[in-house]
Amino acid sequence: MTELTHPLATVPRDELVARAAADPLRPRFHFVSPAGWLNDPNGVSQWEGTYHLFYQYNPEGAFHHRILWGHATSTDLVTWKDQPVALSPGGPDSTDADGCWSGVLVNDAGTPTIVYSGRHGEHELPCVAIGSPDLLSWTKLPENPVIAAPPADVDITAYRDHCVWEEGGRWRQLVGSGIRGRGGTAFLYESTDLRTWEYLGPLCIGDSSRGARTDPDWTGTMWECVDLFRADGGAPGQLPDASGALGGAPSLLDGDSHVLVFSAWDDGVTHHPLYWTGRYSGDVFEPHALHRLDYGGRYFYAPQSFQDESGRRIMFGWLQEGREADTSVEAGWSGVMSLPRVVSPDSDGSLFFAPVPEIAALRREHVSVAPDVIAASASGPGAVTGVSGLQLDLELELELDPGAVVRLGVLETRDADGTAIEQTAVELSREDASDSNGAGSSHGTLRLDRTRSSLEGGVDTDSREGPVPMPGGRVSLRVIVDRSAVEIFANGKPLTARVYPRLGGGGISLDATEGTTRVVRFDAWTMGEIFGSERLLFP
Ligand code: DQQ
Repeated sequence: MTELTHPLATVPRDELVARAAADPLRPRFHFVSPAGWLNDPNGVSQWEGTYHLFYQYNPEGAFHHRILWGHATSTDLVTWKDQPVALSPGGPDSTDADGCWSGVLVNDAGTPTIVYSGRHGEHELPCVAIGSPDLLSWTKLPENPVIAAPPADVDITAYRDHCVWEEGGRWRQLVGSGIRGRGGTAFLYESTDLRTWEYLGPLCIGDSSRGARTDPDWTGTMWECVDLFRADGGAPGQLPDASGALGGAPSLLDGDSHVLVFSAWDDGVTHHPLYWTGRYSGDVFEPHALHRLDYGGRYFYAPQSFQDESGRRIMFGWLQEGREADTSVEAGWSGVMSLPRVVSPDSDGSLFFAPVPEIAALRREHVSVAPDVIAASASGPGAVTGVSGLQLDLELELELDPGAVVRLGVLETRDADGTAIEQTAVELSREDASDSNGAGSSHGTLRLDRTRSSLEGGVDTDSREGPVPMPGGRVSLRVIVDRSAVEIFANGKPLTARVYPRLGGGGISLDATEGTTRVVRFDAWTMGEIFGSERLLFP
């Protein structure tokens, strides 16, 4: 038996992998760490064709403590190969003695370079590590930290996490922070060599007095994991194409629009990811509109994105747990990485999100449900036959009448009478109002009802919801179920959450609870698994 070094480490290290693998609630086609704890995506990138996913990792157990950088690579964004741990905390006097916290990977004229937050005691400071050409071994700079202290004369709430890009032959960096009494912020720096940094000022400052702490778009007292990119997917320093236009659908976002993503944090509480659309120019970001990034809130936290070699902006996020911390510790694992998402401009001036199309490679058995019209008065239990499973990819094209409400149930177990005793319900509703032409409303709501998702005690079963554009009542709905991980996309608006059904049922149902809905298309696939053989805690 291995020695236990932390009071929370109740599971011996050599049992963690087997415990984690035995948990039926553990996702099978989302990336998870070999065992132990996983949180933020870090250093997401594509390097000479290969995708790299680093992540916040504690192999000691399923709790957040003395974080390392785990590492996995992929050639297809679907299957992942575990690689050796990239960064580990240094000796007791080093800047990262207590953890290698979040950061990014950049290409410094051919040299892979990580910029991350070294934690010492209760504080973090920017550090740099240089990679071997294969990105598998990393050497920390002796001059770490590369920024000795947060800006002087600013009363900050916290200071960590990085966004780094090249602009006009120099490097620029944002470090997430917050100004006490004002709000979250990102401090802007400039450098010629990634080692010596000049402070330029705050890029943009939030207002934490606006709204209530419980609001789903409250901007927090600190911004974690800031991520700045062009709305067309490019890096902030890139020029738009000559026309200044965005590719694809016409959008309120133009060729000069930028996006500033952050995760709203307050005094140890991870609230939710948000983004501003606006304009980055000179040394400031002028925010135009604030948006919720994922209606699941904390279940898609600390997202980080990169532009791949084909020009797509691809984002990963951390799907936190929603069950009691002790349960995760005993299960031997905690934390799921989202499927990679393509981020593109939407016609309403916000962003459109979709899982990368590569995920379709995991589809196995296919069932196509016949088109139908379902009405509230006529609907029975709504069980959909021929489709079931704990790992599913569902695609529906729906047309809701004004005022209609439709519910798709997944992960269902029903009793002998056909009553669902466990069910996770994805609900879409269209507003009843008509516009001046008499056409029905083009607004609606996506809601995840988790009230019956688990018979287990101590599980978060709160509902989540957010607005969805519904032109003509039409909704393209994608629901991806991977045991305890659920990712939903309704007309490009995501809602991610965790659910913990105890009975293991994989039933599906579709019901009209108000009005009439046309089911134009309903395709369902079971999904494969991405980890075949036993994994190593330290690959
Ligand atoms: N997690 C990291 C921090 C970051 C936070 C530490 C966000 O760098 O601010 O594991 O989840």
